[in-house]
Amino acid sequence: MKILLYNPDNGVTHNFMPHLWMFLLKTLTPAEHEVLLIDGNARPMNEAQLVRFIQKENIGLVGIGAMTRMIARAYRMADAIRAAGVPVVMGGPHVTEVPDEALGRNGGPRHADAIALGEADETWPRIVADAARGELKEVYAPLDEQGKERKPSLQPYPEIPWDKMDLRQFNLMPKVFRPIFERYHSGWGSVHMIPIESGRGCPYGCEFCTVTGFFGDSIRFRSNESVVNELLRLKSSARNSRSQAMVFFIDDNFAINIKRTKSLLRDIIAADAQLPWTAQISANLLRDEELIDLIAASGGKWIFIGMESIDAANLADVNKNFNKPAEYASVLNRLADRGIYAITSFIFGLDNDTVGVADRTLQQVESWPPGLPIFGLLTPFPATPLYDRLLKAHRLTRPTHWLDFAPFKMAHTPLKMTPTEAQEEVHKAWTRSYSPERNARALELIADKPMYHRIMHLLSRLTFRGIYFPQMGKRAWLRLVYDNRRPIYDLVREGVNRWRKVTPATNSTTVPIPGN
Ligand code: B12
Ligand code: SF4
Repeated sequence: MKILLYNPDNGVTHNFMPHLWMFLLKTLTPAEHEVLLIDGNARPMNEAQLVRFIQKENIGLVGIGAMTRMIARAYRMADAIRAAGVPVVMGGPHVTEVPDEALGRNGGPRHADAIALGEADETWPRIVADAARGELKEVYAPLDEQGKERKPSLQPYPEIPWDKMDLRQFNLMPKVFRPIFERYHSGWGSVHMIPIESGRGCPYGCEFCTVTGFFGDSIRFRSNESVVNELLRLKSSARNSRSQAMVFFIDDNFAINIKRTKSLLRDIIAADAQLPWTAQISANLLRDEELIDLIAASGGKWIFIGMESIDAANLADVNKNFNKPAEYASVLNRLADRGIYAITSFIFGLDNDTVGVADRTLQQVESWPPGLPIFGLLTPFPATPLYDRLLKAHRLTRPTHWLDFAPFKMAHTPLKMTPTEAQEEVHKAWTRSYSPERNARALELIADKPMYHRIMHLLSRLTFRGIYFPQMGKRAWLRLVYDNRRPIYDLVREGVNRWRKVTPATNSTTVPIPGN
């Protein structure tokens, strides 16, 4: 049987990073079946185009995975595929949280023949076998013999053959710059961010988060050896193909068990398996100096920190008072001292937020080492404690907001401001944080750092801006380059001067010419 795994596009990014679930399930598919992958972000298709592809390839089963924000698009695609007579199985966080919706058991239309609840590592081979026999069941749940939920242990963990996957569509180097980098054989014409999980689960239970409910509060880790081997394989394949590989450890809290994280980082260093990496770590776990030293030595470059708010009352409201705003600055300075910068994530529209929250937050952000701040609105995802609290209090204005998805639009009313005011605060925060003036200032603040760091910092700033201000075309990128010409010009000038210094003889007539 030929199987297609499909991830709908998010309408924001083209090709940021492959979605791990597709590559993992492909690896877990019994060898007698062929699996094709389409990520709608990298390869956009409308319903008709996707159906034509499925018919042309003679696909016998389509698997669709989606987060809540992409679910409406996923349903539209699933409807078109089922209308063409091909069975659809859906999985991922949203269908796990609202299973009746996909199956049409809540009074709405049915979108899927079958759904996979929770982690599907062990159920997927069963789904494939049932589909091949034409005996798909409606619901697949990861249960043990006693009918109790069973979480995959992650030991052993499958070897994802990244080197054999076609990753061209996920090249992060903007198309407009590729010819320059390819021409000068720099190895930067092709840049990939690869998702790796080293563990699953987070016990913290923040009120708005789906992770504790989905993966459970029991944390499971892969063996250090299995993670190190995956890094070594990636490193050698990047070397062979003269491309750049970076890693995103997608664990929800990469240092949740500090002792284990330190031991993994030590093993990465000992095996010389370092690649530039990014991970999510909560601020309270970044107090440990030795951990930060190991992060730096093992290739850590960016740490995503869910700061959420600079207001302790807000943090207590959403069960995240392990975050201490008073220590944010020291955490970020500790990282910056080692050349590591932070993606700091903030949520506006929390119950203690009032008009002016953007200014107050930015005043703090601008006093810290430069990083990549991102701003969102508090979103009640289904099956979270937050959703239940707001539902009970009759505060949800769009209780099925995902069926009518609109980016940066609230689905409930905060207590001390209107949804429109909260949305304006988010707009203000993005506009000021990624203005050409702020970008130039950020580069000035790290003027003493190596040039490579500054180039990466600027590129990251220009890219991150796109989360709020979509910039998908060539024109948008050229405009952005023009607006930010000052720091770009400074970096190019510095680069040319250095190049001239290290290759002084090339312009001289005294250079010995081979053969003379
Ligand atoms: C990596 C990641 C991202 C990446 C996504 C890009 C990428 N290419 O991966 C980035 C950093 C960009 C991102 C952004 C966002 N993310 Co995110 N992200 C994650 C994260 C940390 C890891 C995802 C992952 O790979 N997990 C590991 C794999 C193995 O698990 P999985 O995807 O769940 O897949 C398993 C099962 O679900 C199932 N499965 C999944 N799909 C399918 C399909 C089929 C057919 C089958 C059978 C089974 C199946 O099988 C898999 C193996 O067991 C998750 C949290 C988490 N731990 O999962 C949040 C998570 C998915 N993100 C979340 C959110 C909310 C967001 C944002 C909206 C945040 C924001 N406010 O801006 C944005 C939206 C981005 C966008 N515009 O699309 C939520 C989604 C909640 C929900 N119900 O939708 C999560 C769960 C985190 C949370 N705090 O609750 N995210
Ligand atoms: S620490 Fe992060 S992953 Fe864990 S529950 Fe809180 S928001 Fe979710």
